[in-house]
Amino acid sequence: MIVEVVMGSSSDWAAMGVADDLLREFGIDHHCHVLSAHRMPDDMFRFAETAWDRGVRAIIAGAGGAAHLPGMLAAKTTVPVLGVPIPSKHLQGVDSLYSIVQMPKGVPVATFAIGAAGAANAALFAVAMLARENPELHAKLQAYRQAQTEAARAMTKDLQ
Ligand code: RP5
Repeated sequence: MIVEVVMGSSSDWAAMGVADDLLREFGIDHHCHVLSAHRMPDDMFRFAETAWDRGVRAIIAGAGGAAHLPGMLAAKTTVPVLGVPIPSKHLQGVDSLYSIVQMPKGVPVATFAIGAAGAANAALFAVAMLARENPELHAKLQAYRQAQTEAARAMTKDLQ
């Protein structure tokens, strides 16, 4: 898989499924699975330790609450980790956001918005990372952006 999409629980899928949809739309070879940092620590380490040699180019990791999955993955691999904070029951994902974004200097995790918007942008960011070496993918990304521009221009007529 060129992109791995992992999440701490199946309850994260409501947000993370959006990343899956977008990667599918762009034809990116990817795989989605549950990989919990605190419930499957050995699996998580194995996954991270082998990621580079398996040719993985980006890991999109969603987690909620004390969201240590993205940071722990980043600690065990030099493959770029894109972290998605999942909305949590009591703190609405602000806890997840702070947990992921506040990585101490030296081991970065690229951190996106809370929830589905973050999952979408993480997928689009992975596409952009891959597009430099893939002109066809780059053309698709440009077309995707252009469609948004046209949709925004058309919004004026809906006012009032
Ligand atoms: C985290 O705990 C997961 O990423 C999820 O967001 C949160 C709650 O998990 P469940 O109790 O729904 O399985 O590890």
